[in-house]
Amino acid sequence: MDIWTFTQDGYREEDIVTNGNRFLVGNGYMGFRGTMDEWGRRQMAAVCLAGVYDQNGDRWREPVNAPNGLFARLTVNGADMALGAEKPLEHRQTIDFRRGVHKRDTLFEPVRIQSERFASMAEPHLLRSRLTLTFRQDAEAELLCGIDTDLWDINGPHLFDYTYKTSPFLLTEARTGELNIPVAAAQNASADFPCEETREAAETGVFRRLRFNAAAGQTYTITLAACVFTGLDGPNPGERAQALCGQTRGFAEDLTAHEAAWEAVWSASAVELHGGGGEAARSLNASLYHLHSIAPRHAQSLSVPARGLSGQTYKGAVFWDSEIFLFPVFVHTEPELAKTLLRYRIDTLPGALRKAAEYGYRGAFYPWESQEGGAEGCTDYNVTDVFTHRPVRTYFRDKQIHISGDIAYALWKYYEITGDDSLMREGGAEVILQCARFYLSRAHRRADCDKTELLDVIGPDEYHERVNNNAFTNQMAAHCMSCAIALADADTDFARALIQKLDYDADLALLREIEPKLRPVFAEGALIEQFDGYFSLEDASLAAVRSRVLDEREYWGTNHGVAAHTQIIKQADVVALTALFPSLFSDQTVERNWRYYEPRTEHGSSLSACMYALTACRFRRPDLAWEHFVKTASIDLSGGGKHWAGEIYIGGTHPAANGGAWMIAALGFAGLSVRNGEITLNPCLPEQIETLRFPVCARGKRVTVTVTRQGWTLE
Ligand code: IFM
Repeated sequence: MDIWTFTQDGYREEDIVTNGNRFLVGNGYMGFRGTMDEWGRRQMAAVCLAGVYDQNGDRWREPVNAPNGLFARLTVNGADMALGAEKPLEHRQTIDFRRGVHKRDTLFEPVRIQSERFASMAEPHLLRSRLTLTFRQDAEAELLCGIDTDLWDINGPHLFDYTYKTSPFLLTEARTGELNIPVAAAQNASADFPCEETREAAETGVFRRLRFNAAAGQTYTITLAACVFTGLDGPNPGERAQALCGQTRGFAEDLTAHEAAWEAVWSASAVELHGGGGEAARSLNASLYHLHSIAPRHAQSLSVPARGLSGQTYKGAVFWDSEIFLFPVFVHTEPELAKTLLRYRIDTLPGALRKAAEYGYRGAFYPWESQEGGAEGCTDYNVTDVFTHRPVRTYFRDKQIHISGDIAYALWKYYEITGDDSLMREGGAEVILQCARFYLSRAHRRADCDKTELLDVIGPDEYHERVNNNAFTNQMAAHCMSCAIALADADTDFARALIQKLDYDADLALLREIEPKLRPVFAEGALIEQFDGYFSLEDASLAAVRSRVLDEREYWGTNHGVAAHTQIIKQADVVALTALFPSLFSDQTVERNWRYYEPRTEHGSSLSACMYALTACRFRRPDLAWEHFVKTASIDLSGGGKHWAGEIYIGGTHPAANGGAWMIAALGFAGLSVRNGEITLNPCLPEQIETLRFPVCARGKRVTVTVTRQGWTLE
């Protein structure tokens, strides 16, 4: 089995959406969905841009898709050779994970269309494709290729005031509706055969028409270069897009540079997994491919949306997924990327301060769904009921307060793992102090006893809203407070200056008093109650709750959801707590809680299974971890994960699960732990795995970890 490629044979209309995700190519700046060259809005073809957002009227704010400069549609003797319009004799779609190249190969009666496409890993603004047309009969052929501006949007349109130019390269320029951000796409084409070329600006874009007489048995090759810039990249994006078009080398040279850049990524991060029949290794490669295709290597301060660059799902927003599920991969393999993710939180602190103030709190309450500048993308009505078609009041925005602690947790981890305090100095310490301040102002001091509580919250399990003392949230908040105290106690120059700048002395005194009263006490071997009253809820089985579902799209949470009044949970919650704070729990406590919560977990979120796999390794049951590993790692190949929350489409790629797959392999199966640059391993290999080998970056040096059944080595 080729563990570096995934191929699908045959064409089925119902696979269009999933294949758009599965066969995506991306480079962190943009993602190009895995659609056909000739497809457009109806088939959800899209060039998804990172970090550019727009709101159309009062619809949901979401990221902006750029015009598609790789559009190419062939007609032969006047007949449209578009997949879907014309029935293919053969069709095959392939993604090469190692090289980041998408291929299609479609045989129609008169012609075979083959194409290769990549989003350059070497040049973030560049998309490339090469079309090879092999004719089976003499024919009059016409290729319409250019920049398609009839864009797929969920809550668009987002681009207005288009202007088109047809020379020297094709160019479209437009502006976003809300913030007037210019978005430009230019296209260059080169054909290896004589043809008659005309250029035209139409309502749906700017195109060139290549007409030629094709001969049976002959092959005709056209290469396209599409260059995208926006106003966020600097002034004159149109000129820059044209200039880059002018500088592009031949397709082969651009491909070589792209492949070399991917090789550099793999040398820092590839995980070799031997065993499991190849399927597991391929799934892991697919996961890491999807993760690295959207990693913001081009930026200094940017994070990753929950559905990556596969579309506008989840409003293109950044969730806790980044800190808890993506950050671990990067901090252990490419720490600069971990910094880029965390700098995004440092730079969006003003948004978190604003959100806290909006709710009447002090400090930093980070957005549940963060967009640019820390704008909260989460609405009060985040689900639409499938029965009444009415928006449902959800409380993710107001009550999922663990997000601030999750960010502080990752900042602290960065410091612990790398021993590098630069992020703390660059604003990380301020984030931690402001998050701790937020929890201080959010906490309730009991009048009847010496306890402090966090009331009316939502923990990671989103099916139970507005609960009191969610163990995960209380622990995250207390940990954040203890980090703030530790920063102050370290008495560094920057912490002293910060305490003065933030007028933080009184907060510090209060933190010292409150933190021990908020921190949950976990008795040895005890079953941890997810929140106050959880054990009194109906203890219905997952099957029983599932049998109450009337519509496969209905949402299980909120007041009337089938899970809300039962102990069935959406995703790892207590188990996530034991995974993230291993030193607080004995193996026995981890196992006891795992065995209680696992059968009660729907795994309705792609963030769930990896926490169960990690913790199963902790109590040395890799056999239990394996199933969760396979589920996590194969999610984007199998087209798994939920596609609907009520009537809202939530499909796309799953970066958190992609990161989770790495975590299971490295932190779970290999038992990797790095502290202050020092590496230790505690392997727990499932019987399916013979060898695991992967690089780790510690103190700036790359080390290769090899784990076998016989032991482990570091080179
Ligand atoms: O962050 C997650 C959340 O935990 C569950 N719903 C989906 C979000 C985005 O992945």
